[in-house]
Amino acid sequence: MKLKIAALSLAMMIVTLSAFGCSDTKDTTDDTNAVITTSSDAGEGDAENTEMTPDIPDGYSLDGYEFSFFMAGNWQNNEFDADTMNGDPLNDAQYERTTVLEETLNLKLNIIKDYSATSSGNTGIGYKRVYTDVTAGSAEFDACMIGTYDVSHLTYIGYLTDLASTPYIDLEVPWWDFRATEDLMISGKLFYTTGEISVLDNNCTYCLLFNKQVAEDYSVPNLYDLVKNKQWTYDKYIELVKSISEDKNGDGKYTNQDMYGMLGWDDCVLGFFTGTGGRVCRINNNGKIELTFYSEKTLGILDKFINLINDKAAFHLESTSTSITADAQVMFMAGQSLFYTRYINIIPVFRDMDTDFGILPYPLYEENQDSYHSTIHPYGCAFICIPLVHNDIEQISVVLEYMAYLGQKYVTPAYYEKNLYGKMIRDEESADMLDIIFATRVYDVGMYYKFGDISQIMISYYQTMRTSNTLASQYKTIEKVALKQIEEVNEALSKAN
Ligand SMILES: [Ca+2]
Ligand SMILES: [Ca+2]
Repeated sequence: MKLKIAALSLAMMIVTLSAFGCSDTKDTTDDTNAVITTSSDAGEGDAENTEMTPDIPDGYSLDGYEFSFFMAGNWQNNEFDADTMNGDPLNDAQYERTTVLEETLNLKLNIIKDYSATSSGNTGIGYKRVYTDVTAGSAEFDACMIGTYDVSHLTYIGYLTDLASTPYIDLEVPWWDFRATEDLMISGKLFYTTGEISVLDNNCTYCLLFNKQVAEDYSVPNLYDLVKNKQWTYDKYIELVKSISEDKNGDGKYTNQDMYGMLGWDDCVLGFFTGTGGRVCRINNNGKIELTFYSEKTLGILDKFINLINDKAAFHLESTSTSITADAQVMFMAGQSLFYTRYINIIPVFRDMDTDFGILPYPLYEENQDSYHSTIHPYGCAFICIPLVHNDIEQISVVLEYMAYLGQKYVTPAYYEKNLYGKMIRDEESADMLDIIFATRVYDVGMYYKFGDISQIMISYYQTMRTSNTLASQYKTIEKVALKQIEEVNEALSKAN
């Protein structure tokens, strides 16, 4: 076994540089600790490419090697746990993936999971264990799947391997998400990614649910047509929400007993910001992170949003509830709201709902926007990476490449066609909407690195109903902090191996 320790000293130096505010930032993104039991992928690869096979050596064998795959993050992720066939298409597809992987490459997949501390930057268990592993040079993990904030911080301190430079990970093939490559590659290097190897990113993708009975009762226009005709705009959404509010029990108050246009949990503000084309950061033409959050347009979007949440047509969950399940899910199922702002992973909850529901992407800013944009929930997601200190990189890259390919081959159809479409989604048009949602996903490094804590600031604006005037005056300070952090990450990654 060869250990790669080059660049470690640089990494050790970088870690001592000014730390981010990540550790003390409480992520208030919802209380969901959803156990992700579904597995597979959707919409990341092109169907016509399914005949492609990975370019790895014929007859490659790891000679019985135990391949250590470490998982940590905020949402418990069980997608590699299937150890027997049980008739459930997803479970069986996962099981088949592992079986084929182990038999073909002659290895034993050893999944090590630790969800004992949340991913938050440099305090999460994913961060800590990889940090310890790399610092000690023990190469305990061949590959990892680490929560967003932790994997970003590990990247910043130089503790991960550039996936683009590995011998057998081919980022051009459809089983790696090209959007992740585009959005996460900095200075030509990609230290973490996802794709068909995982379904967690799919489950973390934002969507809107709507109650079909409510839509009918309130003569709401055909929402699917609005989406298809690109008339599904932010203003249209606001107009529809504001058209529905009713003091159902006639007590003069608006509570969880009443009727609303939307149910909102705080982090949906990130979905609307991204959906309307906003990005905390983008990767510029020089491959560097650039701060792109602040603009008149952004302020306008936030203002309209706060205005909407203040309207009696919107049920502000945090102001009345501590649990998203206690109110929102019950209310949505009981037909007390047209819209519910959520992520894909909520869909199974409503599988047995009496009333029909449909799925939509978050709206456009205006009709001529290039496309819809679907946020990946930073708090819940986790990404594939390889620690800087590792065993045989050739082996590791062969295994990851093959795992991702097998994900596309076995798990994707089970997740997408049999699970989501076959069991959870009740109409063909919602399936079309899911295609749009998965095809327009966005990975915003600005949120992942928590630069200037901007995403949390957006969430706080929702929670406290501040106006953009406050943000405008506060921005100078935020900008200064964010720019400094961005400069540090750009600098660190331009030097990284
Ligand atoms: Ca995926
Ligand atoms: Ca009432």
